[in-house]
Amino acid sequence: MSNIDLILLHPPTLYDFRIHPGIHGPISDVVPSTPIFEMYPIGFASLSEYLERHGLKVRIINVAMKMLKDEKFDVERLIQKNKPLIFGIDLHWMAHVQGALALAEIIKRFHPNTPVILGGLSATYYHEEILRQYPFIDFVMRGDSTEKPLLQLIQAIKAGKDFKNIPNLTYRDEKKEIQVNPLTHVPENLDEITIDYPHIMKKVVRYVDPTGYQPFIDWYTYPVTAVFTCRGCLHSCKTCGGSAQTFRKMANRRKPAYRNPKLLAQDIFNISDHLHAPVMIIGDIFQAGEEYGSTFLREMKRKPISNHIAFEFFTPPSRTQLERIAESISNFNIEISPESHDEEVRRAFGRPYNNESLERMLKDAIDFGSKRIDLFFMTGLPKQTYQSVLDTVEYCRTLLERFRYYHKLFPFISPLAPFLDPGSLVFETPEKYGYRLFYRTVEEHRQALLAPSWKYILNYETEWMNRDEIVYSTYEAGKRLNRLKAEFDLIDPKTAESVEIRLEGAVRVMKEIDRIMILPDLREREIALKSISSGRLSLQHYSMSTICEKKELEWPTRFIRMNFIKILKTLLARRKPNVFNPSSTGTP
Ligand code: B12
Ligand code: SF4
Repeated sequence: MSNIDLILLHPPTLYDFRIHPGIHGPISDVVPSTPIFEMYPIGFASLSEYLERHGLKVRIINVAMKMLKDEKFDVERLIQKNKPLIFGIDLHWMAHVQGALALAEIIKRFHPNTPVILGGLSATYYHEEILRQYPFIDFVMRGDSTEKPLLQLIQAIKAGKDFKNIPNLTYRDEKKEIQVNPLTHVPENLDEITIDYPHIMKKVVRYVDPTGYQPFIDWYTYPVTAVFTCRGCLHSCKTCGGSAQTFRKMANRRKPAYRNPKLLAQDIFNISDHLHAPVMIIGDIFQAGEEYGSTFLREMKRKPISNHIAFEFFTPPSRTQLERIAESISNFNIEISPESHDEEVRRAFGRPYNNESLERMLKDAIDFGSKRIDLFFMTGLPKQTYQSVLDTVEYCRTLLERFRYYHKLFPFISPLAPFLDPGSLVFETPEKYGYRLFYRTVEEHRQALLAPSWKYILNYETEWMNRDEIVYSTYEAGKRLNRLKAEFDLIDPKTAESVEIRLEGAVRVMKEIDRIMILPDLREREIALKSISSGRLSLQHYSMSTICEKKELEWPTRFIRMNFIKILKTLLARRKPNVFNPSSTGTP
């Protein structure tokens, strides 16, 4: 029997994407992952650190990554030979539902007596349905913060105790009845947990498994990292499954839990000691109030670092706030998501600012030396028409013209896909917001992922755009934006040309799939789909970088991206975790 207590597995969206033909589309073009969404929830890192700090042995295996890197990788063999006390699988993003359930089934086939736990936001939303429908899942751990209840569950399993008093847990009792324990573990701050990259480095060495811990496909050449300001959000954007209203209902969270700003700064220093790559701060630093942002920036000023630090803003920050950032951090970048150029669409989505304040912020950020600004727009929004999507690209042109001298303003556009977030306001009452939902249950989403193109995977359409319009306006806007970036020298002509060739290929194949999907004879359909997927280029080829090139997302890094001497020292040292905790003294 292995002495590992918990193995956390991250599934691909679709098991097995290597043999199942499909165009998953540009759904991941503006995140670091491929459409298989190989990035595991960052919470895997805090779970691993917390459980190990409390005496358990945890291993993370990114199954999606292993399958992506090696097309012959044998998942069944991996699962068969590993025998931990418990397996955990994330169903955080609904897009992983097919892959997560497939892994759970394989686990039960080889290890019928090993408990399988699901966790993450989507598992939280569907906890009862999951236990009702799928006998190969034993537990769902609910909520946005499961470190402590998971520890309690593992300890109870080890000691053969019952599960009655474990918060946030949904399980089947001895009579096979589903028990839903109260969701009462909702910490008010994030000071007892940590996303500790050196901890992950140590595990990579312990298990000799760099791929199993790798967050996304290009990570070793572009080791970007993230730190978290909070869990939860103050805003309630209509389609967001992480909004204030959704978290209240689903995760019993009344207000966001913030990480102490001093701990946050220390998280960044810890990364900067080891990696010379960009660090993304997740969550607007001014969300918790002026004082939070100021304390964090004061702390950052104490230790100059050269890493590029990327700030995400929910609303445009003021000139003074930007000035303070510039005084504290030499290389800072900005990300903001206006979603649409059309203020009415933006308001309907839930973002309460106008173009004037957005443009004022762009000017201020440029004045204060922001090294780069990324603007994210989306298709599939409330009140957004096909024409409105194309007008967004025209708006980008006016911005690029106005800030032509800057040369570091990057607009992106991507679809709200593959799924409308479960639990979001729009998902709960689609008609109220002009949406029509195609899939609601877990099983419907699971089956949808087997569809041959992302048009049929998409779980919604709107009063203003049907699925066709959402899909083809995305490609058209992607094409126009790609040309615009070439025109303004944001990308070189070769990159622009290769994106356009891939994009046109994707549209051609998507239309061919549309033609096949209306064939009345199912068998004929199957044969036709097989024949296009066995062509010279696999269908996966048409899912990657079709609206922009992945490299466009990359912020600058130093040529040598890792401090190998420091990493080696860390691997040999015993370190204190960067937490405030009665039982362990934190660093600050
Ligand atoms: C940061 C973020 C990202 C980062 C990812 C960081 C990361 N690796 O986790 C980036 C920008 C890359 C990203 C990408 C995507 N995201 Co996102 N993201 C967020 C955001 C803003 C914060 C997430 C967060 O706070 N996490 C913290 C907590 C909640 O999660 P956690 O610490 O990772 O995990 C804890 C629990 O979830 C749980 N848990 C998780 N897994 C497991 C497994 C087990 C066994 C157990 C017991 C517990 C457990 O325990 C953990 C520790 O306490 C949320 C919005 C929000 N306000 O929540 C959206 C959100 C989570 N993302 C969402 C989506 C849709 C996506 C994309 C699919 C979008 C797209 N089409 O590209 C991709 C998927 C990328 C991939 N997997 O490759 C939706 C999810 C809706 C849903 N239920 O499906 C959200 C809710 C809102 C949104 N639309 O953006 N995202
Ligand atoms: S999309 Fe809106 S509600 Fe969701 S995390 Fe971002 S700001 Fe908050």
